[in-house]
Amino acid sequence: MKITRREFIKCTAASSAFMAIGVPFSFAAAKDKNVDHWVKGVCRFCGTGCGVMVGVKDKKVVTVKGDPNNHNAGFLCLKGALMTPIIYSKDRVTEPLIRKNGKLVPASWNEAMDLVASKFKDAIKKDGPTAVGYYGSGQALTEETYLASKIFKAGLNSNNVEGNPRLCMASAVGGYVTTFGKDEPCGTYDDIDAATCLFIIGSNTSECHPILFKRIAARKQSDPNVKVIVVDPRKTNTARIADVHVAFKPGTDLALLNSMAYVIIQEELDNYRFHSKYVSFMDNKKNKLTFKDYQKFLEDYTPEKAEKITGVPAATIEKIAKIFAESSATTSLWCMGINQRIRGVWANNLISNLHLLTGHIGKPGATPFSLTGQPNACGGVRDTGGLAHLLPAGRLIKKKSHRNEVEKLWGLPQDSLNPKPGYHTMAMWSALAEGKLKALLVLCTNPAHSLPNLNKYVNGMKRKDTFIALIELFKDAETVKYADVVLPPAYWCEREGVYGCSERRYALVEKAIDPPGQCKPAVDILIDFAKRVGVDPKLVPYKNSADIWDEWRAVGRPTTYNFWGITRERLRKESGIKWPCPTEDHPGTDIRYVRGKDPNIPKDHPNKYHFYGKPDGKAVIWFRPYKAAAEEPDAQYPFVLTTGRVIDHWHTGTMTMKVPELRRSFPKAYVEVNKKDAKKMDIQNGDNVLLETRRDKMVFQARVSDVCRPGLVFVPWFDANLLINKLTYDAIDPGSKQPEFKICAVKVSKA
Ligand SMILES: Nc1nc2c(c(=O)[nH]1)N[C@H]1C(S)=C(S)[C@@H](COP(=O)(O)OP(=O)(O)OC[C@H]3O[C@@H](n4cnc5c(=O)[nH]c(N)nc54)[C@H](O)[C@@H]3O)O[C@H]1N2
Ligand SMILES: Nc1nc2c(c(=O)[nH]1)N[C@H]1C(S)=C(S)[C@@H](COP(=O)(O)OP(=O)(O)OC[C@H]3O[C@@H](n4cnc5c(=O)[nH]c(N)nc54)[C@H](O)[C@@H]3O)O[C@H]1N2
Ligand code: SF4
Ligand SMILES: [Mo]
Repeated sequence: MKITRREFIKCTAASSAFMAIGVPFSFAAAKDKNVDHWVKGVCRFCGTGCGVMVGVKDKKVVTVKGDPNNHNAGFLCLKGALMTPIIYSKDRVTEPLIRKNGKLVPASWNEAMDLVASKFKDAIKKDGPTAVGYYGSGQALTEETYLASKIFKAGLNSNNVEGNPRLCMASAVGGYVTTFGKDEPCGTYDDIDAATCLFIIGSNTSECHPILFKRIAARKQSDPNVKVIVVDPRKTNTARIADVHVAFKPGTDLALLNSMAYVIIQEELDNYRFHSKYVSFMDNKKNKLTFKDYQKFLEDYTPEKAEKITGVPAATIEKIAKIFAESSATTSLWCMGINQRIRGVWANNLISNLHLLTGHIGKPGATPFSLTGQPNACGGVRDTGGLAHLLPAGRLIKKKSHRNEVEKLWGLPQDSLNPKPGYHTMAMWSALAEGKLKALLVLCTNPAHSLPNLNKYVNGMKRKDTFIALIELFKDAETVKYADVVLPPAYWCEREGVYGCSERRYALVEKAIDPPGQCKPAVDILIDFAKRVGVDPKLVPYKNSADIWDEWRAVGRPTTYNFWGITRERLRKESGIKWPCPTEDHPGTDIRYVRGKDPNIPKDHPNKYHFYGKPDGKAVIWFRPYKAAAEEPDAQYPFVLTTGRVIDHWHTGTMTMKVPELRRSFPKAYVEVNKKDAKKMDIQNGDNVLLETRRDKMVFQARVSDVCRPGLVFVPWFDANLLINKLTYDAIDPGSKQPEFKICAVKVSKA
C-alpha cells in the first residue's frame, strides 16, 4: 500500500473529527502490491496496544496497517498508521556518542561502554550500590525492563530501578493493590461492548486511546440505552459524545465520587447481597469497619455539600449516581486526570468503591478499568517489577518471603537481595541533583522534558560530578543535552520483544528489519553493560530475548500472574493473549476474581467471587476523605493550569514531530483559555498570553474556546521549544509518589 501525500493530508485533517464521532479510519482496505512480506507487531504508541502488520519491501518498512486478528480488528489511528517515517528520520543516533570538552563526539561501542562501566564501577566503589541507578520506560520491551531490573537489583544490589510509569501509572497500581490486593484490571476491552453505562473520568479517551474511543462510540450508537458520562473539567472531544458531561472544579474528584456513593446508598441502589459477602470496609488507618460506618462517613458528602466543593449541581450528582448504579452493567474508564494527583491512589480507590458498592464487577460490561498510557507500562514495568519497591510479578522488595522466592528463582544466595526499596522517581532525580546518586542509566524516556518542575531537576542533570548514560533514539531529544554518553538503540520493529497493554494482553513485536548504522537492541546493550560492570555472568545467561522471556515466564509462574502458557511460539502465532494463562492450551483470561473465569480460583471454591489478593478474600471499600490539590489557586495565582495531550502527538514529540502530517496538525504548543475568561482579559484567539507559576513563566498563543471551564487553562506538553514542565509542580502522592502534573496555580495575563 502506498498512500499519497494528498490522502495523508486529508486523513490528518479528518482525524480528530473521525475519532470524535467514532467513524472508523482504516487502511485495511488499501492494496498491498508494494509489499514483499508482512510482519506482526504492536503499535509503538499508546496503551491501547493495537495490533499492527508491518509491510516490508527490499528490507525496508514501507507501510503499517492494523492487524485484523487483534482486539483493534484492523483499525489504527493516525499515529499508528504513520509510524514509518520515524524509523528513517535523519535525526536518529546511529553511533555511540561520548561527551568530550562539552561536545558529543562519535566513539566506538567499546570506548563508550568502557566509559559507562568505569563510571558505574567508580561510583559503586566510592559510595556503594545505591549511588547508581536505572531510569526506564513503559515503552521499553518487557525483556528489556525485566533484564535491567535484574541487573541492578540482583547483579549490583541496587534497588534504584525506576521509570516514567511512576509519572503515569503509580497511582493506578496503588489503587488496585489497596482495593483488590493485586495490580492490573480485572476486566478487558470487551467490557466496553457490553456496558450500558460508560463512566469516563479523567480520561480524554478520544485523543489518547482513539481506537478504544471508537469502540465506545460504536457501543453508544448501537443501543440508545447506553449512557456515557464524562467527568472532566474540560469539554474534550470525549465529553462531546457524553449524555452527561460533568465539567467540575479540577481536583475535586474525591468529593464527587464519595457523593455518588452517598446517593447510591440513599436511593437503595447499592447491591447489599454483593457487598455484604465480598467486601470489607476500611478507613485510612486500616481499621476494619462496617457498612453503617461507611454510611456515616459519607454524610459529609451529601450532594448539597459536594456541590459546594465540586461546583457540580446537586441534581447532576444525583443523576449520574443513579445512571451508574441503575445500568445493567457499568464500566468505568480513567487515566491521568485521576492518577496524576497528590491523592491519585485515593481517587482510584473511590472509583472501585462504586463498583463494589453496586456489584458492577466481574460481569460482562461491568468493571473498574484503569487505562494505561504507554504500550508496555503494564506488561513491562508493572508486571516485571521495574520500580524501586517491586520485584517481578507483584512481589515486594520489603517482604522477606518475596525476596527469598525471587532469590531462589534467580539462583542467588538466600537474603542477598537488598531489602531496602530504592529511590522513587522524584527522589531519584533529587538525589542526582544533590550529588547522592552518581551514575544513571536511562532507557527510552526523555526526563529533561517530561519531569515536573523541570528547572530543579535539569540543574541536577547539569552537574559535572554526575554521569548520565542515555540510550536514546534521536539526537534532538531534550535529555541528550545533559547526557555524558548516548548509546544508539534498535527501534520498535528492528528487534523483537513483548508488549503488554491495558487489558493484560501480551503480544509480540516481531523483528521486521535490521537497525541502521551501529544501533543495537537494548537487550544486547544491557548484557554488555552487565559484563563490563562485573555482574555475575550466571545472572545473564541469555543468547537472545526469547531466553529472557522464558525465564520471566518461570518467574511469574508461582504467582497469580501465571502466564506460563504464553510461550514465544504462541505469541508468534496469536495476536496477543491475556494473562493469567497457566497452560499452553489455556485461552487466556477475560474476567478475574470470578470462579469459573479466573484460573487462579479453584473450580470448587465455595464463593462465586474470590478476591484472592486479600487474606480474607474480600475487596475493600475505602473511606477516603476529600483533600484539596497541593497548590490551589489564590489571589496571586488565580487560575488552575492543567497539562495533557493532543491526538496527533506522542509525549515529548521526538517521534511524532518527525511525521510531517502530524507535526502540521499541531506545530506548536498553545494555551486553551475559556471564552469568558478571555473576554475579561481582552484575549483574542492567537494573542500572546503570559503564564506564570511560582516556578517559572512562559508565553503561549491563545486558543479561545469553551473547552476549559472558566478558571482553568490547558497547555499540551509535547513542544520542546515551550517546555511547560518548567511551570508545573512536583508535589507527589504520599502513597504512590506520583507527581500532580494535572493541577497547579497560575497567573494568566495578556502578554
Ligand atoms: N495522542 C496521544 N495519546 C496518548 C499519549 C500521548 O502522548 N498522545 N500518551 C499516552 C500516555 S503515556 C498516557 S498516560 C495517556 C494519558 O491519557 P489521558 O489521561 O486521557 O490524557 P491527558 O490529556 O493527560 O489527561 C486527561 C484529562 O484529564 C483531565 N483532568 C485534568 N484535571 C482533572 C481533574 O482534576 N479531574 C479529572 N477527572 N480530570 C482532570 C484533563 O482535562 C484531560 O482531558 O495517554 C496515552 N495516549
Ligand atoms: N506536563 C506533563 N508532563 C508529563 C505528563 C503530563 O500529563 N503532563 N505525563 C507524564 C506521563 S503519563 C508520562 S508516561 C511521561 C512520558 O515521558 P517520557 O517517557 O519522557 O516521554 P517520551 O517522549 O515518550 O520519551 C521517550 C524517549 O525515548 C526515545 N525512544 C523512542 N523509541 C525508543 C526506543 O526504541 N529505544 C530507546 N532507547 N529510546 C526510544 C524517544 O525519542 C524519547 O526521547 O511524561 C510525564 N510528563
Ligand atoms: S489507538 Fe493507540 S495503539 Fe492504537 S493505533 Fe492509535 S496510538 Fe496506536
Ligand atoms: Mo503516561
